[in-house]
Amino acid sequence: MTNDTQSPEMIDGFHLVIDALKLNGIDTIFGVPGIPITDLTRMAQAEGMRVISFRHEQHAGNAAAAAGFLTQKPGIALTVSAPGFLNGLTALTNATTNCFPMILISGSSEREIVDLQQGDYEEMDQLAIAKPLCKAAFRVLHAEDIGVGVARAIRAALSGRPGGVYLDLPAKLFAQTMEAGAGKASLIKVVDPAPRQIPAPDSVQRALDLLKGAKRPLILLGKGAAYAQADADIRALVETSGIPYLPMSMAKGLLPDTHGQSASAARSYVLAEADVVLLVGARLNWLLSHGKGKTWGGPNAATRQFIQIDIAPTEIDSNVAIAAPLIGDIGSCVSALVAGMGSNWAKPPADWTGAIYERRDKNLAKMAATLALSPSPMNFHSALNVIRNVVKARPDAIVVNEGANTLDFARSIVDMYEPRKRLDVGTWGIMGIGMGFSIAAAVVTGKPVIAIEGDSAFGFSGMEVETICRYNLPVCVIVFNNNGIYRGIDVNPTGGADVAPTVFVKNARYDKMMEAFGGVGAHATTPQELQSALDEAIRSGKPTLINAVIDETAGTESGRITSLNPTSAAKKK
Ligand code: ADP
Ligand code: TZD
Ligand code: MG
Repeated sequence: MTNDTQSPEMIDGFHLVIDALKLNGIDTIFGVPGIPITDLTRMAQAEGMRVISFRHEQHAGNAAAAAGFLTQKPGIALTVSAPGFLNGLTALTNATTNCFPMILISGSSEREIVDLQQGDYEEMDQLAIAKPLCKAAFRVLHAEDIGVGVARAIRAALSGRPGGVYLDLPAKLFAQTMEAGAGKASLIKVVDPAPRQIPAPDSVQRALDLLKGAKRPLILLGKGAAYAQADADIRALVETSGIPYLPMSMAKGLLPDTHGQSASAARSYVLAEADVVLLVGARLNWLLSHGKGKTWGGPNAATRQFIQIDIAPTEIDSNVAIAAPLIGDIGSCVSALVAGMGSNWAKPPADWTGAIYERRDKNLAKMAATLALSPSPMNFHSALNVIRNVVKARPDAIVVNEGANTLDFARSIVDMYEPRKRLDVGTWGIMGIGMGFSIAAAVVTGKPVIAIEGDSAFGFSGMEVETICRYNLPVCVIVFNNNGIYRGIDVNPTGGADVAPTVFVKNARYDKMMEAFGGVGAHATTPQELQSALDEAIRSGKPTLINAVIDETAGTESGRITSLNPTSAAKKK
């Protein structure tokens, strides 16, 4: 109420930040409280936002990144200054590397003191440090600029190639006040933050001409295609063209892995043999052997041509020449291709598709035989076979996956049936995303989450099982316990008291960690025990950790990327 005798109603920086986020449809914050943002977390909760409080900022940041990938809204991570900010930075950079939209908001110390290096509490020039590590970085110094700061952060995170954005909010800002009406008027609701980008018609025609002439075409779907939420268009592209497709790890489930045109189980064959490859939201980085070399060998290596759909024009030609770049958003590009194909598009030659599907079916039969075995102790196959069947029965469950062997085997054994149900170590192959991604997936979707974790991988974020219990989330963590990194059998060559660098405490009981916080712990040494514990976890929705005992000799060094490990000719036997 305002009149001549009363001072006008005021609003402070805290509430302007909260209102700016809410105005843009952001309803969840992942963070760790402390100076100067403790009250921001309290007030956000009081204002009806969901505030998920973590034990370490890296996991809050990973949660924000996963939320961004799943929802196409930037996930928000909130941290304190210097150390909290730095703890969040790995996640921000990882999100940027993966093209996931998120905003890391960190409180910071007083500018005057920081810039004169006078030793403020948690002093650090955070903006300068964040800048080279993310897509964009902004600092807001005045309350009246909070609306602009938040709007710029949202637009930077979502537009074009999505990525991580840093927003620096100095402590002083939160207490600043302004007249409430002016404050409200200063906020910006971002209109169309990720505008459609329609591909140029001639680039569509160029791509179609190339595809039409192909004798051995292949479609490669990447996690950009999953992010784009153009699921029906992508299915139409695959099915109208009749072209075999290969999903990258997080594109699994865009079409069910059991789809008749899936070439997953004939991966090395199709990469080596394809003559025209259509990349849809997938980069030709190390995960695709940079589009060259032995993986892409075979008779067509010299003449192979690429079509690449991407929203980032500078991605084109990053590793090999791209004959037909198609720049735009995936939905627009893919639907333009489908429209151009019309109803009587000639399917690819039967000798190509036949050869692929024959190899695939042979490999699948081989795998089925391996999966049917039940060795004691369990190996990766027999344990993953249980999860494979559970996911088949619950295709809406979200799978989170990290580790080395645990990752590589799960990726090929556990079929996915729905889009955006698989979250993993992504472009960097980073360990530590497990619990943050799981928490975000549960919070954002309400669906059951199955986290398939190497015992080493789990350790990076293991303390967040308390967070899972605190919020009573439907997360079932399955630790593939093989006593170490890759394997549990290395020994110290000197015979000294220290164990080898890759091995952990033998027979550890990770399930007790979940029990410590009131969740359900289970210890599984057979597929039957694993099955009943996992079924019960899905049924009850209770936080659960299953310690799955895996043969400590079963893994290989670095899983399937042994070739990237430098070895020395001088290495002693
Ligand atoms: P993967 O690891 O699955 O192969 P990458 O992360 O390498 O996938 O590639 C994803 C690509 O998708 C990035 O180059 C990114 O620019 C692109 N991308 C992300 N979202 C969109 C979109 N909506 N439209 C077009 N391209 C997109
Ligand atoms: N640190 C970070 C942040 N990311 C990494 N990728 C690594 C270290 C190195 N690393 C891998 O690449 S996989 C892995 C590490 C430590 C763990 C593998 O052991 P695991 O899986 O127990 O998780 P398996 O099933 O035993 O192979
Ligand atoms: Mg292990």
